[in-house]
Amino acid sequence: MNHRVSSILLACSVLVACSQAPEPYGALPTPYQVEWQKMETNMFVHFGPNTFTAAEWGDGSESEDVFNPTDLNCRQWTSVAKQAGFKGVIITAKHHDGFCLWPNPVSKHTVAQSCWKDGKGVVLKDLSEACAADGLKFGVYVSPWDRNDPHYGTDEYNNVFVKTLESALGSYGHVFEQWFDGACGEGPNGKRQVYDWPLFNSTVLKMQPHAIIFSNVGPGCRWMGNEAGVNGRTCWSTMNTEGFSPGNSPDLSILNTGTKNGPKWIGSETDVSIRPGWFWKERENDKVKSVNALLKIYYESVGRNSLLLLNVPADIRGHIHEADSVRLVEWRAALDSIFSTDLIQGATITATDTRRGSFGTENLTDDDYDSYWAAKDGVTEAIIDIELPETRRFNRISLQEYIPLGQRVESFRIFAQDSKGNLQLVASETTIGYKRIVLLPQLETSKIRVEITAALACPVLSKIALYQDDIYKEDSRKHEYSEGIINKSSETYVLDLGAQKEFSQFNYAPIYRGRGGVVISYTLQISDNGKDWKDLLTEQMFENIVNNPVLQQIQLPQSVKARYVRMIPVRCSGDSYSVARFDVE
Ligand code: FUL
Repeated sequence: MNHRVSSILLACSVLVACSQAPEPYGALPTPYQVEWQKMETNMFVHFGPNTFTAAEWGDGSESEDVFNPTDLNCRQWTSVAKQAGFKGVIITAKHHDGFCLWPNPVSKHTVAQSCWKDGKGVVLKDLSEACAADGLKFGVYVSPWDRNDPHYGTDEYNNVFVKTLESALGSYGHVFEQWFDGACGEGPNGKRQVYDWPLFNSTVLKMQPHAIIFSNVGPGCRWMGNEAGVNGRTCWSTMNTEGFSPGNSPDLSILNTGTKNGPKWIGSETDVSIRPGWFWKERENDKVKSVNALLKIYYESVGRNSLLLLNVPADIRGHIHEADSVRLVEWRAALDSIFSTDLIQGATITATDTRRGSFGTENLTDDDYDSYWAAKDGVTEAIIDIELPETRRFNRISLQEYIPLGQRVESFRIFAQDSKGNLQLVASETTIGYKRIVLLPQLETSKIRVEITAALACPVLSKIALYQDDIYKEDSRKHEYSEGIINKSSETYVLDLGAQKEFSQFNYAPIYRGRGGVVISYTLQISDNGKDWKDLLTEQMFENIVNNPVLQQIQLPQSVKARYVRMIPVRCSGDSYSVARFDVE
């Protein structure tokens, strides 16, 4: 081959290489993980004996007859879910009390033993059929922690739990997600279980090969570290889970942000309740989160590369209560009004670097997720200039990476042209992932710039969109209550009511996401003189307070009269405990 021919061949091969799609980078999602991520919002339904006892964690001793919905209507749930724009529904098939919402052959604590429909009712079947009828995907939460099963705390329990999974996952059609709670407390014999996670995971995949398995560390998706709906502004879908298990996970802050260049793709899922608690309670009917609070959750979950699993509990009738369904529809209407008009339409978009082939900037504004703009190999910084046809008003920018090729962008900045024609920095952020919605100041401009300042490999963006949100108001309030941090070893918190008063409830709230630990279990005492104390409640537990440190409202067995009240912590989550609120009513 002479020199000229070989140069031509080389030039051709470079051209071909540059017009090819970028090589995937790092850990990649499976096609099922990509489909899962595209669902964006799903509905969680907590339902079981706790619904009827107003508890958060049943202790497993509840009679099966406690579970007795007067008018179970799963089609009402799915119709609400559909109107709210959810794509799937996940139900607590078995919560920590062990009660199964289907006739689990290896349990004596199920719907079959209850008086509900003479033991013939099967919630999982009704819900799975309702989901199919309304075009929603169906998923299950099956708690490994079981406070009823007599085998719990012995080797035998792991085999019982495998049979439980086989029965729940094998009888009610396709299951898109299996939800594993990491909680591992004591069972009825006072022992804790050593879970066989590899066995549990392989059982799920044997029964439902495409199911996304949720746990603190995946393998399908991960808990994002809090139950308040707040994802990290930095949110990698990649994780390093080496040496960890669902009950022994990396630090919560790492679950929240993921790990850059982590060897596994385990995207973030945000589970949060529309009410203070996870189960329905009459007294929380007026505490359903506002549209504003739900929009905040949306921005801090879906808008931060996470999937939102919003809990909407069913009530004692077996309905989604009107307080929740009305709010959901209002929330969806707000989302539709914000996101239905993409203000980037008609823009001229140029980039400092564009890969040859079909990877141009025109792909950034179409509705095809699979078409994308990409830079050339080796390029990890790029500027994308967006020239709008006229001055437009907007305050949100949404960016999406094409995740089948991996998560790449490490940091980016947004600039907007001011009235003098100068570009001003309006946002400086880190990761993008499947979707990143940035809350910008209110802008009125015709020119905006996206500057990718660092990426792990050439950036690949599927979409850029601009929106105007006139609904969401950022809340600058910090805490509602006066606060204190109390050293566990020092004097306890004493409430002086000033005179003898009658009360039937006490309230405790730790400092939310603030400093100090939380009280997990306590003894509540009263006194008339502040010296002689008597126990009112002894060694009681605030259920699920560590994961969900919201206001605890505890009803007393009967109303009492006293001047002084104190809470003696028995177990705390740290060396100190915080008190944002402690009072009686
Ligand atoms: C937690 C559980 O302990 C709560 O009760 C609730 O089910 C929540 C979704 O997960 O860890």
